[in-house]
Amino acid sequence: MIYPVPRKNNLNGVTVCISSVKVQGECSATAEKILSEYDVDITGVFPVEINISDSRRTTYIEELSMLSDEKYFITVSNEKIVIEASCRRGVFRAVHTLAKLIKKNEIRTGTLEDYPLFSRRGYIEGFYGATWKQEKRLSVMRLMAANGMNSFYYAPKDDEYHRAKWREVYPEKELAELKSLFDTAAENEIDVCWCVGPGLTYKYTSETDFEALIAKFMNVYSIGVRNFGLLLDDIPSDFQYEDDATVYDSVVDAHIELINKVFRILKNADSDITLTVCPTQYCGECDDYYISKFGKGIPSEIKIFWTGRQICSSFLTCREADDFMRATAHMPLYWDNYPVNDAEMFQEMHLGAVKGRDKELYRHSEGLISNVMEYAECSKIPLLTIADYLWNPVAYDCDNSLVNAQQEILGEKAEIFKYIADHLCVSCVSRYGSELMSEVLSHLSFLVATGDTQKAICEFKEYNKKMRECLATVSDTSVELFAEMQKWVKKFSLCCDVLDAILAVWVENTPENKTILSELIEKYNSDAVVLAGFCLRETAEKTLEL
Ligand code: LTM
Repeated sequence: MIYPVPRKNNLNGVTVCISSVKVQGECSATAEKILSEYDVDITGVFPVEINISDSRRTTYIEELSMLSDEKYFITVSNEKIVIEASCRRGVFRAVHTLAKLIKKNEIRTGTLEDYPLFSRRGYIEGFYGATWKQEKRLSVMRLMAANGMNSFYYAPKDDEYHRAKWREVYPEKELAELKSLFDTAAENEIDVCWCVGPGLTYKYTSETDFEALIAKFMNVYSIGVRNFGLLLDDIPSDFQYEDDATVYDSVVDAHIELINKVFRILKNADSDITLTVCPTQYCGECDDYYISKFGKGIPSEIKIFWTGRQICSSFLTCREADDFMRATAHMPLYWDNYPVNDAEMFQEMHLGAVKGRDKELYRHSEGLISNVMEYAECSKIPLLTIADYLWNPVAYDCDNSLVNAQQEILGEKAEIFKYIADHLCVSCVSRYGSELMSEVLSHLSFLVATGDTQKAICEFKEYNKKMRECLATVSDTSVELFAEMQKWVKKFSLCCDVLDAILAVWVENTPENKTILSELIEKYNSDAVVLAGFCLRETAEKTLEL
């Protein structure tokens, strides 16, 4: 099985063994580069022919009644592989799929037809906290492109030129770094949207501020960006300057005027420019005064970010999307606050698969952009599941997608990693964590209750051994993902100590062992970092009552 799961995979004939390929036709340089990244030998003889043809067959998506430049076909016969797409973007997607099929030995004769269901599929660096380093940005971007995402929104709250110093243009060095990032995005068929968040200090009645804002957009336009975002989230909900309060009836009027003025100027400068905005009310009831007036006051071409019912929504539903559409005359572009773990979530680590987003949401929204964690390597795991969901929500299976994501990121370490990952998935999308541990512990309780204490002790020892093995693995900070997780690894180490202490009491119920256990529980509970849920505490407490 490859991920994202292709829409119609009819490669179900005879197996074709391919050890090396020879690429022919259009975009062959792109194809060779991608195949080489997967270590596919491109110096061989098995022909891979690429045909670009802009036809209904290669562009039309029935389910959406829409055209797409990301659709492609891969046809395999015993003699050759043919890729068909309407442009480079479709070829890019096709070759990634082909490389994955070759690597997994899943090349069989037949035809695979594939296209995404969500139009906008991406992530936003939109969190509070240390901004990602350039190499992390590049690494996440390449991975997401390889897994079918097509959008990256640049909006780190703590990039001072994005928010605090919005009036200042980027210094040369920072601008060059952004350019190199955005060039990499273009090579990887990712559309970049650069965003600015001026609202902390913006004066709506000031022509000077307006000019500074346009100059800032033009500063980034100069490095090739054509998609812009104007973010008005997390700013005071009332005016900060007397003049603004005098001129406008309400904040929403000031926002509507600003957005329309910016859009007009940008469109006059270049008709290719697009604009996405984030309202100050970006979640909740969509028929509230601010958001409904906001939506109706700006052209339908401008995309509106919306996080759903809550800031971090457990569910995103078609019904709510339709309510938003009715109230604002825009389909929502979801700013999905998962897996982000900033602000009051800073003690949580969100490594679980995305859940709770309707399968049909692609028909009711402009797309979904996931807000990531400050921890770039860790973000890759949930992001891979989000990429799977967005490409093919109909086939999305959160458990399989998560297993694949862990394997993709950790290779052979994935199997042991699950012992810690089990605890790091409580978030807005899932209230339940520590499922594996819960299962183990309830099975042990059953064994004890039915008089098989010796078996329980053996199995408990086995589980604790695995936990320790996992601890040793994730303590290796030369692995970047593990280095990012050390705060949680420390708590995990305490968790292992508690489990060993429970076991000790089971084996030998002495006052000394019970004291050790209660002291460890005290230590475990006083550490605010979020790890195992109720089951650990309950089991330990039950043991103490022995
Ligand atoms: O969600 C939005 C639109 N804005 C901010 C984000 O920058 C922040 O990362 C998330 C999660 O704390 N919450 C917000 O309100």
